Amino acid sequence: MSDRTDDPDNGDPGVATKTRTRTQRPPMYKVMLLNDDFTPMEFVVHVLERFFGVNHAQAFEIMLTVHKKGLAVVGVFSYEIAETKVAQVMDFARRHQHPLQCTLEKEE
Ligand code: TYC
Repeated sequence: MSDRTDDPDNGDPGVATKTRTRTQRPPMYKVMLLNDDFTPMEFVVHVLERFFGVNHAQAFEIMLTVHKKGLAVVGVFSYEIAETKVAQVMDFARRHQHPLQCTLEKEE
């Protein structure tokens, strides 16, 4: 009598297992603006309006948060978009000779 060694189940009723592969959501990245002592407040407000699509009042509020707390999250994006925002802000600040810093951090 065969022990059915080539049968993947080997004749053993075993336990039915099914591995559920869940599709992971792509990680999101926080884009943060950092405070410094030199970049003019109006310039930061302009950056927020221009690159983050917020209105003037919201931009002013975010700028003040950064000024008082040292940094603030200005948006959460996919990696590609976050990287682009950071590059745009850094390039714009550099072209205007302001030391404004913008960074990204993976969201947990
Ligand atoms: N601290 C700056 C000033 O007093 C203003 C400022 C705000 C700079 C936010 C950077 O991300 C920043 N002129």
